[in-house]
Amino acid sequence: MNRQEIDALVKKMNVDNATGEVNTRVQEIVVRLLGDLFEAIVDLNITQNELWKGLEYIADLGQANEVGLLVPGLGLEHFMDLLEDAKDAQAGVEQGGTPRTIEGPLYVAGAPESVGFARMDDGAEEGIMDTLIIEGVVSDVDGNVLPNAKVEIWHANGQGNYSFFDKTQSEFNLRRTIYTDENGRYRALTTMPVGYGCPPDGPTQKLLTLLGRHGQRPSHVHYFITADGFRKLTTQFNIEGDEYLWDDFAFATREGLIATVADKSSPEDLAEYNLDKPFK
Ligand code: MBD
Ligand code: FE
Repeated sequence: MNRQEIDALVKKMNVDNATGEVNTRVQEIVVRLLGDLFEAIVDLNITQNELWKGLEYIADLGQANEVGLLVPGLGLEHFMDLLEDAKDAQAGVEQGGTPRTIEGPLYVAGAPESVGFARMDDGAEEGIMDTLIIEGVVSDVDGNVLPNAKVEIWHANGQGNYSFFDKTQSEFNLRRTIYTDENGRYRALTTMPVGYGCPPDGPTQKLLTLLGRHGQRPSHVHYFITADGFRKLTTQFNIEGDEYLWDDFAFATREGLIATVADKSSPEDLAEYNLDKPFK
C-alpha cells in the first residue's frame, strides 16, 4: 500500500465517517499521525505481534505513570525547546537571555512562598549532603533588574528523588517560590542535589535499555521564572563536574546553563558551595 492509498483509507474511516460535531484541529492531527503510523507499519514490516507489544507497552507506561518520563527520554521535550528557539530567531525575538530548557515531569504547584530568601530543605540531610547556596538576579535582556519576579525552584535530594513523588520526604521539601527583592535578587539555602535516575524496573528504563541507553540525569536545579510583562521562562542549571553533565538522558543540558561552584572551601566550612547563577 502506498501513501496515497493509506491517506484515502484513513480519510474514509476517520473523516468521511464523521456524524457528530468535529474538532477540526484534533481531526487534522489524528489523521496525519495515523497516516504516518500506517506508512511506518508498511515500510518496516511491523507484524501483528510487534504492534500489540507496542500497544501493551503504552498501556504499561500509563499504568506506571511514566508518560512524562519517556517524553524527555526520547528527546521530544528538548525538540520542542529547539523548535521554540528557532521560532524566536525567525520572529526576531531579542537574544541573550538565559536559555530555556525542559520542565520535566516532577514540578508540583503550591510550594511555600517568600520574598528574597528561602531555606528549601527540611534538615533531613543535614550532615549528609553538602550545603548549596544559590544566589541570582532576575533581569531583562538589557540588564534592568526585575523586583518582585516569581522564581519557582525545585530539585532532588541526595538520592536523586523529588518530594511528593518520593513519599519519604516532607511536603514541599526542596521546592520553594521566592519573589525577587527590590534589587531583583533572590537567595536560596538548600542541599546539593544528586542527579535523577529512571526507576530501573520501570517501562521507561526498559525501552531505554532496548535502545542501548541509560536513564540518568546530571545534578540539576529547575526554575520557572515569571514576571509581569515577560514570557515565563522554564529552565534549569546543571552543576559542573557531574559525570552526566553532557550525557543527560533527557538532553536538557545547554551552554549557558552550567553553574560553577564559586566558593567551595572556607577553612571552617568545607561543605559550603556558593553558586552564582544570574537569570535574565
Ligand atoms: C527529572 O528530574 C527531570 O528533570 C526530568 C526531565 C526527567 C526525569 C527526572
Ligand atoms: Fe529534574
